[in-house]
Amino acid sequence: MFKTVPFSTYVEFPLDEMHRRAHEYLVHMRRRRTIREFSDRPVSREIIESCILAAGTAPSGANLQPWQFVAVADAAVKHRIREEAEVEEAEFYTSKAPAEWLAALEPLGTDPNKPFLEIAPWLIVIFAKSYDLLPDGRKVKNYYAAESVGIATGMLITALHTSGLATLTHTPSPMGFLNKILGRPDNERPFLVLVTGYPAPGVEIPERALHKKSLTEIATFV
Ligand code: IYR
Repeated sequence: MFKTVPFSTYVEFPLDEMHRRAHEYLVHMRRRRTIREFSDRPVSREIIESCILAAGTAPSGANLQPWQFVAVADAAVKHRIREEAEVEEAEFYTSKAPAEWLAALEPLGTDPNKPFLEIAPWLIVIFAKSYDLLPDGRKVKNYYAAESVGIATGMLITALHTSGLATLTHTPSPMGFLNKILGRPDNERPFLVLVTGYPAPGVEIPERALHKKSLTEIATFV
């Protein structure tokens, strides 16, 4: 059944304010950086909950919301995730990654050691669901799950940044061990691990990360 309600949350701004808001948002987003060293300072669960709820407002195929966020603060679980991720990463850096890929990563200074997986107060493991299971066991297919979860993840990163936290998008590969450690069912595929918390004091970022493509490089107006 197709029922509608008024779009009562829409706010129109005067033109000058619209320009100001667009510019201020750009300045705000340009301050975001991926970091790889986190402080162990705790971050309250309420903040993480609000950010996950913000991510959950993302558009999704047929509004089926094909995501599951597992927020991990438990030290023992983070330890297991670190151990298993480092096994995968060691293989990636020593044998699996082609030379071209390693060359692309060189300016970022990444390596197989992932202490941040234990030090950061929160790991948010994001799963994509290609289908949902109804209580009676029937399968409901989700549409555009990867696109939908990608959008939600971007909104989660933005919410965390806006709250004053830093993030790292981490993708150990393969990530199947996350289902096992976190007890997630087969219809959930790990999408990425979002590490979040305060930056470690004095943290530095790769100079390469400062380069963002210009508008003419990333956009075409027709
Ligand atoms: N998953 C590895 C390798 C890695 C890959 C890309 I693409 C990056 O932008 C960064 C790292 C790691 O986490 O080290």
